[in-house]
Formats: sequence, C-alpha cells, structure tokens
Amino acid sequence: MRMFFDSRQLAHAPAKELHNGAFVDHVETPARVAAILAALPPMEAPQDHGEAPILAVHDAGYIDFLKTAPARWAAAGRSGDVMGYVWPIVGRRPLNLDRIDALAGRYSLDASTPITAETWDTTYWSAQSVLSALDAVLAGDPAAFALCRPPGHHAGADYLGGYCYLNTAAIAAQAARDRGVAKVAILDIDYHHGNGTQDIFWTRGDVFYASLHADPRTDYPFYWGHADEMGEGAGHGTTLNLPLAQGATLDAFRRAQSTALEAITRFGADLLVLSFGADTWEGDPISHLKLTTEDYAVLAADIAACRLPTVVAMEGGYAVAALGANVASLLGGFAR
Ligand code: Q9C
Ligand code: ZN
Repeated sequence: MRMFFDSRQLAHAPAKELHNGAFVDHVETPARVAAILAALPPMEAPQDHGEAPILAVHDAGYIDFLKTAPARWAAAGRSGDVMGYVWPIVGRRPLNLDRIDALAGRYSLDASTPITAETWDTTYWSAQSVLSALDAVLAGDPAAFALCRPPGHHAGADYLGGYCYLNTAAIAAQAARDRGVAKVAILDIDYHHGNGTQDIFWTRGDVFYASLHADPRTDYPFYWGHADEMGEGAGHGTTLNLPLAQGATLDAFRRAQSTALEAITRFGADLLVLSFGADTWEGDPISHLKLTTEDYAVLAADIAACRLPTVVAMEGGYAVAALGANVASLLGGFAR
C-alpha cells in the first residue's frame, strides 16, 4: 500500500492545552508520527496540490486567520501559542472584529487547539498527504494511507478544534467529488465524533458521513454525534451516528461498523475515506474504549471486504508506544 507523509508535518508542537480545568502538556505531539514512521516502511513525500482543494472545503477568512494568527498574536505583545478565551455563543451578532482574541474565539471550538508559528505549514502538508493518497486511489490502487498530522475531523469549514485545523478527510472527499467521483462515503472510527466532517457535509446528499464514537453524553465533543443527528435538506439521511458506551470491546465496535458499512453500501458509494484514530485502543491515555492491537486488522478486513477504493486518513491516537503497532495492524488488515 502506498503511504504518504511530509517531514514538514513534524514542526507544529503546541505547548499546552486546557484539559479538565487545567493546562496540561499538549498530547498531539510530533512523537506520535515518529512512532508510526518507525513501525512502517518508508513513506512517500506528497505532491503539492496547492490551496485550491483546501479552499473547496474551508472558509477563506478562516484560512487567512490560520496563516496570520501568530503574527497578530506577536503584534498584540503576546508570547506563546495563540488560543482564544471568548467564544461567540450561537445567535450572537456576527461582527467583523479585528482583535486577535475576538478572531481566536470566532474561529475555534475549544482551548485544546493552540496555533503556533509552524501550524499553517504543518497542517498544509497534512492536507497534501491526504490529497496524494487520493491520487493513488484514483489511479487504481485499492487503498492508500495518509499519515495526516495534525488530525482533521474536528475542524469545520470555519473553525479549528480537537487538535485539528484543516479537515483532511473532508478535503479528500471534496477533491474526489471535484474529480468526478459521484458518491463518496466517509467512515470515521476515531474514538471521538468527527463534528467538523459532519458539519461540512450536513446538507449534502452526495457525501455520506458515518461515525462510530464514544457517546457524546460522556465524551468530547459533547454537542455533536448523538444518534438522532441525521443531516438536513438534501443531506437528510446521509449522516449516521453510532455512539458507543465507554468500555466497549471489539464485539460492539464491529457490530456498529457493520451497520455503518451496510448503510454506506446502500448509499452506493464509489469511494471511501476512512478517518482512522487509534485512540480506541485499550491503553489510550485520554479515551475509554477497549480495542486491542489485533482488533484493528479485523476491522480493516471488514472494511476491505466492501471492495471500495479507500483513502485512509490518520486522525487521533495518543498512546505513543503502541501507536506504530496499532497503525501497522490496521494497514495489514487491508493487505490480507
Ligand atoms: N477532557 C482527536 O482525537 N480534548 N482529537 C478532550 C477531555 C480534546 C481529540 C478533553 C480531544 C480531541 C483527533
Ligand atoms: Zn480522537
């Protein structure tokens, strides 16, 4: 399987995140990809597809904010990473404010996703990696892997959050549509609900979004991912949420994944984007599902049995010592 990663994806390294009321060391570290690279054969550097496929998903004002936030922060006399602390509650006036703190709230979901001087370049190349994996699949490969970092599925069209800045799965799905693929499905098996991906395709009938995740009544991002969220307008019925109780093991996860794959098959998808997070692993430091390393190969084999061309995009997974083996197990399951 072809695999894509750019060394510029190592640069972004925020210091702290707000977690349960305290600032703690940021868990989405460069060491994560170093561990994955050490466990797999050498990867290819991605091609540069430019900004157009990013702007096909993301708001231009938001992209400008991502690029300029570090300089605006420094101009305001601040040191350290950019982070908002006031968020506009839904329904407040959509004012065009210029102050960095107003923008940081306007364009973010949470305070676990700081912007550093390296963030734009890092997330840009993460998007290029997924676009190159899409190229491989459109050229006829049954599956390809993008070692996306930072991850993407919490980022919406105009907001960052959950360690995510550009929504790599959405960028790949939209690029596939723009290159003539009629129906695209996104299957999201990260521990957390992919609120950004859901929002981006909420009213779209041409892109199916199915997610397995910890129940948002107990887990981040809380306000998305409940079972009754099904999309609206032309997108009604093309969003499928399958929340799982904390502590769930392979049996429950595999059953839910089968439900999702049956829905994707009924939808008639021509191409699949898999948002893969290894934070469902039993030892993950911020999560509470109980999958084993071997389970990922079982899940991948079930997905591969659908025989859809598949772009695998890396999302979360924070148990660094186990991350390489977990990703290798998943990718091995596609090969079988
Ligand atoms: N107290 C991904 O896996 N922090 N993002 C949760 C809980 C945010 C995870 C804090 C977790 C985001 C891509
Ligand atoms: Zn996650």
